[in-house]
Amino acid sequence: MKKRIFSGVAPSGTIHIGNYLGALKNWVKLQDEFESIFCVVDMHAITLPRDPEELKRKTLDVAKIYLASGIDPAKCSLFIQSHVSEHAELSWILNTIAKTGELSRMTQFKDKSELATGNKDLSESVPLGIFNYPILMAADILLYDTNLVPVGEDQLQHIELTRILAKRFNNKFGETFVIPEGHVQKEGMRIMGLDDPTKKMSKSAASEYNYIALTDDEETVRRKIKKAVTDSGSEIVYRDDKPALMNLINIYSLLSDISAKEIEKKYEGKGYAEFKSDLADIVVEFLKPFQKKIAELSDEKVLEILLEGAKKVRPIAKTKLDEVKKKIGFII
Ligand code: ATP
Ligand code: LTN
Repeated sequence: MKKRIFSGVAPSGTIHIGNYLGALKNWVKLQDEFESIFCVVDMHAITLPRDPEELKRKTLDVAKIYLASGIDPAKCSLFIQSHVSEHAELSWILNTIAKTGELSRMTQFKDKSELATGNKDLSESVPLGIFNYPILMAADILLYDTNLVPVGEDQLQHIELTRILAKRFNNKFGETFVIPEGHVQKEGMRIMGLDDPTKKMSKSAASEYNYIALTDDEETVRRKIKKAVTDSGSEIVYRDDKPALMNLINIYSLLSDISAKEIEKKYEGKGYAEFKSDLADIVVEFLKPFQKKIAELSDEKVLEILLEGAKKVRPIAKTKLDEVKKKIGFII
């Protein structure tokens, strides 16, 4: 029997090349080898305030991006998280075995609290949803006896927590959950912000100059790359003390399949302007077919695929949830 993978992206912002290189590209590769379940995690998206109309739009847009990336609904199940209510139910149950201490140590929680409150004071105004966000993520993963969770590096801490919760539940109530493993592909695991190479590229970044969205048009891509921060000096070198350049070379390399070493050689004696202009060409060329595919997908077609996906996975989720309910003493 094939092993199973599960992953998701929240419809919470503009999907960027970091999401693609860190996660989606890997999903596409893995879908042939594994039984694959991919989710648009709308319940995670509402952990910070969202405009309802925009959430609807983005939910379909994220699914379109999955499809345009090469996720094939004939090989995988693709669905919207809130369409399978077992996620919310299992999340509640897992809440009762998790500890507030382990949740408050999550880096993403600390970052998002800062984003929500505008400062580092984790005070009364931090939404509770971003605190127990990792519990809902654990429920997503554990409902499907997931073996492998392909994500970017930033999500490994959440997967570690998922493993802890699964083991804790199994110890208390008997073998129930498969213990999942994170799967990070080395290349692309952490694409940094174009405006700040010390922080990862993020869809909820304050400035659009942080990321290149998969839906950015040519003019926008060129403007953003031109404005991307660079390090002091003028040589094109791939070195730890030049984090901004390293990031741009990584993007160049991943989208062109030219190694960092070869890129260094190619730009010997040349400056940032030429390098950046070529990088912009590469990004624009990469985005073209991608955006063409997105434009060809209608909302109706995508929703049909998502509803079909939910129909396929719901029985798996229900069987696991019933098992959990029985074990903890609910009458079903
Ligand atoms: P947000 O800022 O709203 O949290 P995000 O940009 O961090 O969004 P997520 O929805 O958290 O994106 O991530 C979706 C997937 O993309 C995850 O697997 C995550 O690990 C991966 N990912 C996100 N940002 C990057 C990045 N900069 N580099 C590589 N992978 C990334
Ligand atoms: N928290 C993840 C999105 C996510 C996810 C999941 C990823 C929600 N549920 C289950 C893998 C498996 C993120 O990328 N921010």
